[in-house]
Amino acid sequence: MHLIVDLAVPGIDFTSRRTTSVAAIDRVANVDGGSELEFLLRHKQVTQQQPLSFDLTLPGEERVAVAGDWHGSFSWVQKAIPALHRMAPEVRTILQLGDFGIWRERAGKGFSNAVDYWCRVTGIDRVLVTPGNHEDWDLLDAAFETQPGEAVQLSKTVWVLPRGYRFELAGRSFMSFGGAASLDFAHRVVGKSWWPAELPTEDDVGRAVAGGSTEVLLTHETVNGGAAETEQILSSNPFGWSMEALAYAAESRAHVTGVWDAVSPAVLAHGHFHVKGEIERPDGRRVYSLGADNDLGNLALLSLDDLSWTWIEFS
Ligand SMILES: [Mn+2]
Repeated sequence: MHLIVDLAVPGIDFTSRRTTSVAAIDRVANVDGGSELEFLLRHKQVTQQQPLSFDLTLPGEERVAVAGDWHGSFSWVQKAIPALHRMAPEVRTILQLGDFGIWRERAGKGFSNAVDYWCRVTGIDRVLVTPGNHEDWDLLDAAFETQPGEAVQLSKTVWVLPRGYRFELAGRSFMSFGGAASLDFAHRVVGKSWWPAELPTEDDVGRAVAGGSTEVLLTHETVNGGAAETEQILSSNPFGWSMEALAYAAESRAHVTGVWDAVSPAVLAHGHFHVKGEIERPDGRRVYSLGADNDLGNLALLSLDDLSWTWIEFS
């Protein structure tokens, strides 16, 4: 499978960096002629306050779609993308929350081409994927290494976001933090159907939170303290997972929960548990758990104006 890097997509600039340049920081820090130590501290502080962020704003775009797991389902996207278009014909961006179906075999490539087709006929410009656990992480990591910190283009409309990727839409700040634990890893084959790189590491968490808060966090993994529907699954272990599998998943969830707490987003949207749910925490943070293909709650709309959330249901 070839990864196409076409940065000349009209209206989408995945390369424009909004970080303050070092020269600009030097000018700011030297204005009041502080000591060398003050200069160094301020330099460091300013640098940390200006994380790399990409402005992906499309002019006039007021709301975007959010989608849960798709698992490479051709039949689902041929229903879901047209349904989304019927209910929100102006939508041009889908934020997809992983288990997209990035697989090395022919079917995987065919799937992103199918998504391209349905996006083209519905006027959708881009699908920004926060990868899940059921993706080929060997392929993804190789692609991310060729352009560290940047989105990787899989096909005409499909882009995959590296862990900790920050971007802006209409002045709203977003962070993508993909990956999750495959609870059934013991039944999978390393490098063929399971990739240990699916699991967010402590280093990933450290890098992601260093940039400070964000308004919207996109993950595949769920968090501790999320919607009642995911908490119920966590407390009852309905599929009878082994202690080893539960511990593996708990580590992943703890890392993602750590990011959620540290960047304190108004909105967290995640997939993975294949269940529709939502909760507003006492501190005002909202969490939305999206259903998978063929489930309720696979699609929603997020307003960039006030970050309000609207579920899309269709039959
Ligand atoms: Mn899934």
